[in-house]
Amino acid sequence: MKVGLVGFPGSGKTSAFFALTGQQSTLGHSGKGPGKTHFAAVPVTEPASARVVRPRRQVVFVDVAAPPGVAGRSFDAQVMLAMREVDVLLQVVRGFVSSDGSPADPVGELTDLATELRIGDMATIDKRLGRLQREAPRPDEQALLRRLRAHLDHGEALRELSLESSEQSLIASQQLLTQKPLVVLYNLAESDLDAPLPTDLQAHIARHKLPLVPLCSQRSDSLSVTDLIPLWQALKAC
Ligand SMILES: Nc1nc2c(ncn2[C@@H]2O[C@H](COP(=O)(O)OP(=O)(O)OP(=O)(O)O)[C@@H](O)[C@H]2O)c(=O)[nH]1
Ligand SMILES: [Mg+2]
Repeated sequence: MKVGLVGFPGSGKTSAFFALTGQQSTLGHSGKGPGKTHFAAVPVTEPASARVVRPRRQVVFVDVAAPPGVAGRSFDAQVMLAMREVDVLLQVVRGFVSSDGSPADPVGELTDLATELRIGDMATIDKRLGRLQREAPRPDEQALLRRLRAHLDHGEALRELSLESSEQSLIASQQLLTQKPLVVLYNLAESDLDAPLPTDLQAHIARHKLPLVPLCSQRSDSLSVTDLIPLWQALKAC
């Protein structure tokens, strides 16, 4: 199972990658990167994953770097491609005040990433529909793609639709982003770990049925096996 740590600049993806894998990822821009987006994969072999996560499925975390020099919330083609290649999106959401004093905006980050993923899927579907129309019409696939497109137009993620397995296989090769399971890693300051979730965040995750795991990826001691159980459980359900 390949799990992509995705999110906006400064949300703590690389810190989470380090906390979860024990390996330092030097990739990503963070103002000092090589000016390109990258991702790195590390297998997790510790006993916690072996016990709780599905047997025989190795978990690989990928630090999907934010685009260089982009302070805002949009992704370049390379990041979109990296996200397509993972099985599960683990969105790291900043729950702490950033070093420049920006307050946390977890619902804003979740909404903006969802929009980016939807726009990406719309482009993928439009491209595929254009190709089918020009080259080799396949009525079943075209009808399904139009249905999915309408769903995206209504602001919904495709994971919220239940599709027949025959429909799943028609579109499997498209690697649609909003179809991928999404788990929220709510990255908090150590002192806030036991605080209740903000009410707007609670409402958002309930409405979109998103699993949320609070975690402090930058802490004085390393994460213990117990700290990680909620994350393994969320991933196991994907
Ligand atoms: N207080 C607090 N700060 C954190 C936490 N996690 C990360 N940070 C800080 O937030 C900043 C950004 O963290 P990174 O892990 O580099 O964030 P990123 O998402 O990888 O950023 P980009 O690669 O630039 O997109 C760094 O200065 C970290 O020290 C946390 O759990 N609590
Ligand atoms: Mg990073």
